[in-house]
Amino acid sequence: MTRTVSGLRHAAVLLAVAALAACNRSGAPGASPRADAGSPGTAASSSSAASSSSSVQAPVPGTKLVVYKSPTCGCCIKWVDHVKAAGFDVEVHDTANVAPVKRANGLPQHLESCHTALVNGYVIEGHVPAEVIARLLRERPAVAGIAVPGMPMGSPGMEGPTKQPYDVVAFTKDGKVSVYESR
Ligand SMILES: [Cu+2]
Repeated sequence: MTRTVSGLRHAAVLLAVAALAACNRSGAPGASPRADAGSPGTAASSSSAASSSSSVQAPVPGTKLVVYKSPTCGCCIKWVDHVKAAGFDVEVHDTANVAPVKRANGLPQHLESCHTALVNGYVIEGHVPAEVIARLLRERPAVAGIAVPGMPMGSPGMEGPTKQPYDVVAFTKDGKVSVYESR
């Protein structure tokens, strides 16, 4: 089932972008590293037939997830802890400017968050729950990646007193965006 991102969500995203600026504050743009994605096929990711779409399931052990983040981003570190706890083999690259990594990997600008990760050829943008990444790797849909735009309160790494509903959206290379899972 597909549904376009509503105006309401956009408002939430705009609010989150303000928070994002604070989280992402860093020095002058420095080197712009090219992201070289984990090559598809490192870990065969299909296994047991997926029962329900949102069942919590661990990733294939040792699945490598490469994260690009600003060294000053606190919520990024908390998200890294979240995906590590879920069983991903996480490699972190600190960079003063994550934007070139986002561009190089085809992330639509309006879906931006703080950190960007690469796993088995997919782009993971922002505070995506680990179990949704695991679902992506089981189902292997024909998309470029998934994103949680902005930084919604209550998403992994953004824990706080409130939890706002948010969508994990999927995007294709040619910029089609659809809701992958609502949280
Ligand atoms: Cu963040």
